Amino acid sequence: MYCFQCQETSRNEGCTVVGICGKDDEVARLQDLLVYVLKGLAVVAAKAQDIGQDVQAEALYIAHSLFSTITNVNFDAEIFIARIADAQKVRDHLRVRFTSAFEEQNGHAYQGDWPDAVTWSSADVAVMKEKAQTVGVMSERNEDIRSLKELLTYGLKGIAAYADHADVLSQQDEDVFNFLIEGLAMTVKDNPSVDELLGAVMKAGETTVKAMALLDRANTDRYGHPEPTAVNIGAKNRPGILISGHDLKDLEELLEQTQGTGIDVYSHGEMLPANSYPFFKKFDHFVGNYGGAWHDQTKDFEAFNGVILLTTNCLVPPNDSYKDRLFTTGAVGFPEIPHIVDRKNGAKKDFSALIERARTCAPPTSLEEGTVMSGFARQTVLSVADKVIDAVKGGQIKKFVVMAGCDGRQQTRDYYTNLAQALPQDTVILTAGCAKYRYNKLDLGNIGGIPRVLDAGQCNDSYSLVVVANALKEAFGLENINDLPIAYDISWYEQKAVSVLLALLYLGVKGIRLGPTLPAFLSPNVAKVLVEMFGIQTIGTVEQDLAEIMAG
Ligand code: FSO
Ligand code: SF4
Repeated sequence: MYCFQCQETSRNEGCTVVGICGKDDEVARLQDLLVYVLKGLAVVAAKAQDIGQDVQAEALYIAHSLFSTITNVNFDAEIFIARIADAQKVRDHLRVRFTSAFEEQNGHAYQGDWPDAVTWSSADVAVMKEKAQTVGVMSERNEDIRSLKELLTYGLKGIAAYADHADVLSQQDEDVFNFLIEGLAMTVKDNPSVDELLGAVMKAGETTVKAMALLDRANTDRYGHPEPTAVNIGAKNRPGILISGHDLKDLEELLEQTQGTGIDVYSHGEMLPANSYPFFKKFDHFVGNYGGAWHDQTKDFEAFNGVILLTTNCLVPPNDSYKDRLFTTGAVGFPEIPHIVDRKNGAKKDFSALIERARTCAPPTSLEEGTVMSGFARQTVLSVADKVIDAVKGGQIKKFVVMAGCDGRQQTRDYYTNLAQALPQDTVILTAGCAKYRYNKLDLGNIGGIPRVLDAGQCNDSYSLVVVANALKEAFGLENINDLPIAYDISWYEQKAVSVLLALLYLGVKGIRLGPTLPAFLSPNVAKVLVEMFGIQTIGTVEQDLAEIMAG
């Protein structure tokens, strides 16, 4: 195996024996092969689009399948074997549909060559495993082309996750689907130039903005606009179900089905911001958030005592102490962990197995008491825009520091806690994603009633930060987003964060600090291009960065 798609990759080079995330060699290689077949499907889909065929179903298939290969989503080899077989069928079915329509339209058979990603085929597991050895990231020999192809692929994985979430809520965007196909097909193009790939990488940024806008619309249309909310972080005395990940539709159906059962529902990790949506506040038994960021889950899940549902990443290979209380759903999977199957024909998911199990469980052990603030998404912040602008003009707010992104295990991420504490009282932290767990429980106070940590929500709600930055730019009559008193100190972990980073670059944001390390998949030359074009830098010491942030 060779995997370097996340920030925790071994030695900041690549995982070669087993993933730091727990992914083993077999699963890593099967994921490579699935991505390879999906690339072939994208090539056929692009051709089919050229002759006017509708390939929305195939684009959605690509989105859902790519999502399963993101870090900490799915660790189940059997699922990948089944998906590889199925993806070949989807690809080959589309190829037949395309070639017959082509012949009908043109009066002769399609003569073009298909790449191996389109023609390779086998239902034999041993053959699949053999093939998987040859299609990993290292199969591209040119280091810079490999780097750009992987940067593009990881950006596409992030877009795929957001498109999949939006689709669950019945919202789709043609441009997003088109780019999933175009971008993925580009990664198997013969001899693509650096410029072509860089162009596609920028388009991935543009498409991420569209995908995040789409998901924002999907979430707010259905659940209302998040409101500032003090979210309870203490434990109650009834048995509970802890729901983690990012899927709000799963939460909706779980809350409906647990109503009146005597079971409390708590959010974990990236589900925390759900507590601030008007729709979810209607449920009295949705009682707050339990625990910290994803990497705290082994400790949190053990102490929770009740049932845990993982709707998306980040899943850590479970400990025996809570394995029999864990369920997965959606793109998530782990061997021997029961999986709640997808909705079929408009029916809801069936969470009755979780409810039955939860009834037998003890209430959660209390980890902490009090509240954390959430719900500062675009509508809330824009509703107090006048107040914010006055505070900037009056000098009460000197700087906004965007500290969005992901959290992770590494000790060096203390940097974000220390920086949050060191930032002076006239600064406001804008956050989204699980990065917030590094400082959202600190008492950093407020500026004239505006909290010093404004949490917009999940990683995809970074879109709100973009809307707020653009609104401030308008309000101050500025031409350039970089003239705002905003510094960007982003932490990253998995591939959704890669797409959010590309979105910021596409929007022209310069001088982003990215940490705790630059991605291992950036070759020295590609890193140099990003530094020259966008002034990307890695984090330094808190003292150094603080001085630069405040001086800039
Ligand atoms: Fe975090 Fe995990 Fe939301 Fe990621 S829980 S790390 S970028 O999956 O998606 O922020
Ligand atoms: Fe390693 Fe990250 Fe890949 Fe897991 S996802 S194998 S930790 S690079």
